[in-house]
Amino acid sequence: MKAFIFDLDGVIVFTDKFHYQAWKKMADAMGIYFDEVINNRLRGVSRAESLEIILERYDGEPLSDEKKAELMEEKNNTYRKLLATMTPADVTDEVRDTLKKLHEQRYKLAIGSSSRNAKFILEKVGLLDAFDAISDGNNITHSKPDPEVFTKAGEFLGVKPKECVVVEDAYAGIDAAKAAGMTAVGIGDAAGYAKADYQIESFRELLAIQG
Ligand code: G16
Ligand code: MG
Repeated sequence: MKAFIFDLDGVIVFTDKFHYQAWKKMADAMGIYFDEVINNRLRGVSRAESLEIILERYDGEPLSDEKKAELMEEKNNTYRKLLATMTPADVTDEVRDTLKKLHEQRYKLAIGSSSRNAKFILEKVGLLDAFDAISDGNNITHSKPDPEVFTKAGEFLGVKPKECVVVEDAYAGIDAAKAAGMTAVGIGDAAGYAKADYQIESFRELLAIQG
């Protein structure tokens, strides 16, 4: 193994609650029912696909693409205001130390996130310099479970897929990693997913699964 590619939301940071608050504000304003169970379905899913999931509960007239774009912008503005409150304290010492140790052991490290806000988040928590490459929602046309975000991360690092380990909390992310021909590690929600090659409970366990 030569590289680790990390999903961002649910692995390095936990911005679920901010996504939830921002979508909830939009849904409430439109009279759409939205709860935390529906929010769980948005994990790792792109912004546009997330909106479609929320709109499953909308029974008004079909919305134009312009209106949908407006709703996504409104949600993103609320979300970014919440992200702006993040600080380095929002990353655990365990995550920070493990990343540092992997780097010291000469592994290349990248981010593989569906988010268009990935760089902003990394900047707020002081981790922008911790990664050699960032593949995110701005450089892909297909989101997870499509392998594109991870394939691109491997390319940015100059490392072959079979030498990359992906760390993911979403089932769609594990499927994407396997479709990319990479080793998949499930953590958090994906810790119980049988398709993951390794299932870990805690971030530091990564230090034990280098090959
Ligand atoms: C994250 C979140 C998803 C979110 C997506 C896009 O993915 O888990 O819920 O919809 O990013 O986010 P944005 O609206 O910021 O572009 P990941 O891949 O980092 O887990
Ligand atoms: Mg995730």
